[in-house]
Amino acid sequence: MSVLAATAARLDRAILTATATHQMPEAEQFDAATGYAVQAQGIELRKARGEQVIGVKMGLTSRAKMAQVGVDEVTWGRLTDTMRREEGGALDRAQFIHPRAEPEIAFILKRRLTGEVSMAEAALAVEALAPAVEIIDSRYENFRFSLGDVVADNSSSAAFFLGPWARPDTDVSNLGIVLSVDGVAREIGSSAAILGHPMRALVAAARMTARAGHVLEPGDIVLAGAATAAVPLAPGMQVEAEMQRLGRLAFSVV
Ligand code: 0L1
Ligand code: MG
Repeated sequence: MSVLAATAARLDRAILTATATHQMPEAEQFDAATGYAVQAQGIELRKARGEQVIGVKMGLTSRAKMAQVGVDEVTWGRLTDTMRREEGGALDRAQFIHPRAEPEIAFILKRRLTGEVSMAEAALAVEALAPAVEIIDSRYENFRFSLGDVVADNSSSAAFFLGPWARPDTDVSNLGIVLSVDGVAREIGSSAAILGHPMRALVAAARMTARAGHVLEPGDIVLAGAATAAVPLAPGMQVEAEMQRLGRLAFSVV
């Protein structure tokens, strides 16, 4: 088995067993392109178990996120149907290694979007927008990784919640965002922190996924990335994300 296939299988096992695994040794670190090749192999393992890819997540699209993990490049990963959780429902902590929650904006597409596109073209491809929370759960020990490691690990994506869909022409350039735990605000930010405008994350998604031969199709969900740092989750927490104009979504951790 190649190193790439072995790493994809090791990361997949970490997901299935909710057990952390080691980072690539320094001398063997992947570059980003190799990380994406490992990510693609890991997704094939999930598809072989019946999972379907339903979109992509953009990662590290804000300074707050980059500073939290010490990696300063935008990344992307795939979302599968089993990662989606019911808004208002429960997240089972035991299914994860060291999960964290971060508030995001989600797009659902009505048109194919791929390659170099303008902000206007991206906006025309959007069917609706929603507040979202991504659950990230690095499969690496101590939530530590290089750029190649995190890309190979599907950009830490583990699960996500979506709130109510809003009109595609809703102005999301500078919306207040609050992530609360048990009614207390833990992270406060603005959607402007997402690459200056969340629509830029959609432009980046079209460009970056195309480089890997992945095409964004009608019906795909795109998570734009977090505006704030992520909050570690523990059983008993009631988590709520509230976004100006877009509304709120909540879930409990059990
Ligand atoms: O969605 C994100 O911004 C996460 C990307 C990977 C880094 C991390 O695990 O925080
Ligand atoms: Mg995220």
